[in-house]
Amino acid sequence: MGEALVVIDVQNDFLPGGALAVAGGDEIVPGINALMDEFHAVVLTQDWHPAGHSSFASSHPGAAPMSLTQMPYGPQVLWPDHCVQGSEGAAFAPGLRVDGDLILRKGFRPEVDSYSAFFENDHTTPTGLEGYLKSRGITSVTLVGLATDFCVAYSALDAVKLGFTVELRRDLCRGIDLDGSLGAAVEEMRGAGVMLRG
Ligand code: VGL
Ligand code: ZN
Repeated sequence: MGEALVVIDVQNDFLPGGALAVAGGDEIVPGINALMDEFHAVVLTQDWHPAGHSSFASSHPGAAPMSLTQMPYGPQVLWPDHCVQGSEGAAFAPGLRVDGDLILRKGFRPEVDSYSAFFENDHTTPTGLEGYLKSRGITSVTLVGLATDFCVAYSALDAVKLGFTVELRRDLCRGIDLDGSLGAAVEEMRGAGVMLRG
C-alpha cells in the first residue's frame, strides 16, 4: 500500500510578491518540507507555460486579468502572465525541498490550460501522473500546495475519480478565492469524498 505526497505548484509566482500571488503562499513551505519524509513517494508539480499561453489575459486583446472567457474546452479564467517556462517566477519557492521522486510539469501546451496534475483542462488529455503513481503501487494521495481552489482542487477531484484515496491538508494549502471560488472548491471536494484535514 503506497502513499504519495503531491506538492502542487509551490512556485515563486504564487508567493506574495509574485505575478499571481496567493496570500500566505510562503507560509506552507516549512510544513511541506517536514511532511515529505512520511511518504513512499513525493511528487512536485510545476505550472510551466510557454510565453503567450492561451490562459494569459495578455494573449486576448482587451481582456482583463481575472476575467472569464470561453475556450473550446469550456470556461477559462484569464490570468496575469505567470510561471513562464524557465523564468524565476516558475522556479520552486525558496527553501522548498526539491529532493522528491518526480517533478511533473503541466500547462505547457499553448492552447490548453492544465490546473490538475492528472488531466489538462479539457478533462481528457492525461499528464501521465496516474500511470506513474499506479505503476509504483500508490493507492493513496495527500495533496498540499497552491492554489487550494484551482490546481489543488482540480487535482484532488481527478484523483478521486481515478480511484485514489485522497486527503487534502488544508493547513498546507492556500487559496486565491476568486468570487467565492475557495468555499465552492472546498464544498465540491468534500462532496466528492476528499478527506479534508488540518
Ligand atoms: C494555478 C491559476 C493559474 C494554480 C495555476 O496553481 O492554482 N492557478 N495557473
Ligand atoms: Zn497557470
